[in-house]
Amino acid sequence: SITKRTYGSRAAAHPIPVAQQLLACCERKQTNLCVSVDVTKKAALLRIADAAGPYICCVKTHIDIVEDFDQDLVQQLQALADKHDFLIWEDRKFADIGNTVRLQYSSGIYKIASWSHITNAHLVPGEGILTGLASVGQPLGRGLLLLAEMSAKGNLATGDYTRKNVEAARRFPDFVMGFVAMRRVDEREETAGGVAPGEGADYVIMTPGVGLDSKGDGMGQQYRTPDEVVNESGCDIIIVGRGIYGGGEGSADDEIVRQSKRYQEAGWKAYLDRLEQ
Ligand code: 6AU
Repeated sequence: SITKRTYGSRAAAHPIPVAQQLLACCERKQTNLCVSVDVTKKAALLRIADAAGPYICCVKTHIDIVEDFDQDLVQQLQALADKHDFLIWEDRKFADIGNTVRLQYSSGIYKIASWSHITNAHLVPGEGILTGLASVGQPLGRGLLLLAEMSAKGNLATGDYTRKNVEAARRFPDFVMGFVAMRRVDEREETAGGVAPGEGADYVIMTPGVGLDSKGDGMGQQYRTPDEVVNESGCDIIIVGRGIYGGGEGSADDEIVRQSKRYQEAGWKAYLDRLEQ
């Protein structure tokens, strides 16, 4: 089972370069922490990414909430990714037909594909969304996550819809590197009936809704601990936003450093416990 393998061994065997990079980064820095920087000012975004940088494998952005976005923000973020050794994930949640997402991914003000190693998409429009995004991202060596499940209370990404995401991913083995999910959606619970084609592929499960101090935010978000997510549920990467930077434009740098270290340690301990069990 994938949950018994180290990030390093998975990196070495992974067919998608950006997944190799992410898993190798986890091994090298001993972290499975992705910080989600959901702030509306360029300076705050860069400050938080710089403070958390040593403790994370990935920075996740919502670039369209930044009021003073410019190309320099992207360049500075890329410089921080080089300085601290992390990947960048623009959490765009594409959800339109192939031709539209192709344009949204490559063009407009943000030109997401030009700077974001990873992005994500909903399968609601069908597999044409994957054809469209892959036409832009694959030649650039980018990776995609499908939202097979969500963290929010009452969300509709369940059951057959979740399974369809896994099936669709298997048809894009050079581009879909994993899932946003709450558990190992790629491993079958029922073992009878043999092995489906593509089963055994290594998907990176990246999981939001992680917090050590809070159970929710009053707007549907639901939080679990790093141990519940990585050790009990077999997910690979913990995504932490407000748990690290507070809210608004963010906490002071020393508090961000303190929380980043805390989540890094908790995430890594959960991973080591999972390997040992
Ligand atoms: O830790 P938080 O609650 O401050 O932030 C969680 C982050 C936000 C959400 O947009 C995102 O994770 N997210 C996602 C992603 C990553 O795709 C899916 C989901 O189901 N729930 C969720 O919170 O930036």
